[in-house]
Amino acid sequence: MRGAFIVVEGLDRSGKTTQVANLQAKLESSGTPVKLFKFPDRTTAIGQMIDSYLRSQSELDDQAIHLLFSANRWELATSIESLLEQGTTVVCDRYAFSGVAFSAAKGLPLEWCRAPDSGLPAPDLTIFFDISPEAARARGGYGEERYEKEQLQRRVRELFDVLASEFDDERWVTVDAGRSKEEVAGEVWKYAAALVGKVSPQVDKLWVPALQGRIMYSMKL
Ligand code: DGP
Repeated sequence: MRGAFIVVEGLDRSGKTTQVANLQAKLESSGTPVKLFKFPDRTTAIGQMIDSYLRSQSELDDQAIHLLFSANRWELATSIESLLEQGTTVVCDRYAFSGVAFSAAKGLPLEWCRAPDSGLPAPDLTIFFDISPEAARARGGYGEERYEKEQLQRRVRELFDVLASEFDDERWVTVDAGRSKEEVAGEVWKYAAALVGKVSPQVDKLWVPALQGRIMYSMKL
């Protein structure tokens, strides 16, 4: 049985990183082999360019940084797919949905933003951590990085809603991330436990265009 591919998405300061670590630990202790990925992965050569941009140490055109974020996912796509095929569950802190939502929030056309990520391994489930930008700010404030501004986060949240509306409830669930850590962890575990061991054998492709020119999501090739 192949591993499940679970993506956790959300605004900055929605608690993703804590919950993803918690989910990893729970899966491990239930005997499920699991590997955690985090995008952007700042350890690769491409990731270092992204890191420098996010910390405002370098400037890049919006289009150029968008393609670097996408390339950062593509450089790990084969590893993700191999792990899934070998039976390892992959949990991913952010993925292509952040890619589209953050760049489109800056004003790039949504379909242009989607194109470079189409064909990536499709998550079996995306868990979206929903929190209002005001509540996120109240958690200790946004940091110093480039996108950590309330107005931009508000637009990002709207764009995540657009992306969510393209999936059914089996592929995308929204969790109220404004609650306690324990409540959020309980809900995340409920979704993860229901999925692991029950995924279809083939890993789908994300956002692959169908022949009619209509965008089909997670269509099998
Ligand atoms: P994080 O390391 O999770 O705090 O993410 C760093 C910041 O980069 C965060 O503000 C969200 C943003 N981000 C993450 N992925 C992408 C992406 O693919 N494209 C763009 N434009 N921004 C992204």
